[in-house]
Amino acid sequence: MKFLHIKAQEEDGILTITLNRPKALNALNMLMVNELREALENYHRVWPNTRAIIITGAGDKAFAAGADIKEFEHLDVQRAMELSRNGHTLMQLIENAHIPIIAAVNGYALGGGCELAMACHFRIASENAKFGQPEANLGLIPGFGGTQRLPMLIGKGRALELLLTGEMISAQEAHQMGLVNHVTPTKSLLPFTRSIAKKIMEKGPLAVKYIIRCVNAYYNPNENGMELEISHFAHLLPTAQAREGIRAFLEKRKPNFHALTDDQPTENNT
Ligand code: DAK
Repeated sequence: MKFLHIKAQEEDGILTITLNRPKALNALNMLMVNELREALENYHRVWPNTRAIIITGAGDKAFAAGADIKEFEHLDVQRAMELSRNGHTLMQLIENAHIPIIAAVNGYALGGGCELAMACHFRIASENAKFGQPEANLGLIPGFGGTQRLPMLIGKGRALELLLTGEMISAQEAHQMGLVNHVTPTKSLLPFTRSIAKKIMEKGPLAVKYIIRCVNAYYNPNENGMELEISHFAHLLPTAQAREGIRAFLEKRKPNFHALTDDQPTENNT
């Protein structure tokens, strides 16, 4: 698969997707959003060994400094709506992925860049990372889900302050607010993020998929997360993966889930 504005490379089951416009601080233009969608819609076919994905930015300055402001100038309502919907589709694809998608934030994560990081299952930041939703500085509001995911992650008051002032916060402040899980020295960012991905990859793949789904359901007013958990728990229990995990515990050995990834619970809602 050939891309112009992203790079994608799979190694040891981890697909690293790099936003690759460092001269423009990896600003998310329409092509980049489309390429990200293409990669995420097809990763299981193109890189079939993938069991975790890391999204990061090229260079040492930015994860992504926002949506590409240069593309905004001449958009009419119709095109702006398309742009926003396309971005939302990408973010939902990330949020609802069956495998973990982790943002490794290595510099500015502003506007659409912060929104992309927030759609990932969690975020690790390097010490030089900076986060913010500066859209109001431009007379705009976020268009890729920022008004919804930011309060979900850090609470309404803090989110409103960031959104309304447009101010940036440091990696440490983002950590204190719960926007990022860990802050690492810049050099350690990718190795540390990979080490977390590897821990998750050792778990039962169906368990990983259903944990993500149940946690997402909590934030979806149209779903009953408690009921979903009851159902997923019950349907997982008789699967070969769960049987293997339980047997391995009783036999005091490590489980081997990998030969069992085709095992699906027999329910409609998979
Ligand atoms: N878009 C396009 N180019 C950008 C960019 C961006 N967001 N951010 C930086 N660049 C480009 C700069 O123009 C510059 O390009 P050249 O002039 O060299 O050609 C290059 O990257 C380097 O940037 P600077 O020279 O400015 O670098 P500095 O270190 O001095 O400053 C900075 C770094 C991050 C503080 C600064 O670049 C900056 O303030 N950037 C803009 C940050 C920003 O406002 N981001 C939010 C963008 S708005 C919607 C959909 C989506 C959204 C909203 C609505 N709908 C469809 C409704 C989302 C909106 C946003 O994300």
